[in-house]
Amino acid sequence: MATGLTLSEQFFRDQAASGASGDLSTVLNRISLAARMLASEIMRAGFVGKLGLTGDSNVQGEQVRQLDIISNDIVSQVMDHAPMIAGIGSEELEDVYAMPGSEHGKYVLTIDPLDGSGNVDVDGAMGTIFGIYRRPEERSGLPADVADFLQPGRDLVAAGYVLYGPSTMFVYTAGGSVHGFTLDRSIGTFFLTHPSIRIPEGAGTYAVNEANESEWDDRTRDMVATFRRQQSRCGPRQARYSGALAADVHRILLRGGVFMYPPTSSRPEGKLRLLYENAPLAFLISHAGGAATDGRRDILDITPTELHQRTPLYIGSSGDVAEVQRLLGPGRD
Ligand code: AFP
Repeated sequence: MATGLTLSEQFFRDQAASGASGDLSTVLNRISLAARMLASEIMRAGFVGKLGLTGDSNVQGEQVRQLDIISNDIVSQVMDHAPMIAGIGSEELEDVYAMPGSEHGKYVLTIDPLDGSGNVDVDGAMGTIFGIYRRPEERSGLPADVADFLQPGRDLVAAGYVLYGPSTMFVYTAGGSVHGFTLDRSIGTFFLTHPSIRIPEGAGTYAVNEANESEWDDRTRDMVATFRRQQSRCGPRQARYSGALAADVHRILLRGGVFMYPPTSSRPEGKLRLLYENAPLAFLISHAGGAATDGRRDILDITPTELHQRTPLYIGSSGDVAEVQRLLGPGRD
């Protein structure tokens, strides 16, 4: 149920509470604009023939869809009007995009413009995941480069995701509570519908791609088998997996449970990317009372050494993430 408070009003409330200059509010407002443009593109993509693959691969070696390119272009164009953003680290770009004329920008943006784009052709949920870091002061005046981005998730200033499902939702934290806003498409405005979200404790659903089982190590296999056998609040634990991280984390944020992307023999570092998937979602979930780990370390404590670094990910309620840690045990390599 909408409360009548809009997303931009919430940004200004955050700003007033922290005595900030308004630069962060501007960045968040631009992300919300990109999200509304993207929601509209996604909705029309089938009509105007923008589904399907481009035939190219991205820096991750993954096939690129037309909407991946469109999403990345929208984000870059919208951020051109946010001079406080010095650079963007995107899933779709091999190198940092240094914003022209923004050498004195005090923030950098990490973003997965269209997370779960594999769902586009089947009308499945997708997302945009973002994180905003303050640039190291000594780098001010220099064009943004990768050194600006190699910061642990704990240093994020704000993070969140947009979910393109039956409704479009904007969920974020600027270091305080986690709030969720739903887009009223008829007037193009996000309204607060989920104030101060706290992730429910107690065994919820588990989300993991079980087709990877033959590539897991024994501990991972045993751990998932234990989750499968456990009882939740309302009977046996159920599995739910959508192929879009933002959608799975959204479900877990509202209902409890845990999402897992363990290492596999072909991907010993896991699949998901630290800077624009794992760390922003870990920051958000921890501000909602949950937790995230790579199996050994809190995701928020990992300082990346490269832009597109991957880590395993276990994210969800504190109890379920502690259970993952307990089952995986110490000394996991
Ligand atoms: P795409 O953005 O390439 O569709 O990948 C989605 C994703 O990064 C994440 O959103 C999913 O949770 C995960 O990959 C799904 O990966 P599997 O297909 O290997 O289960």
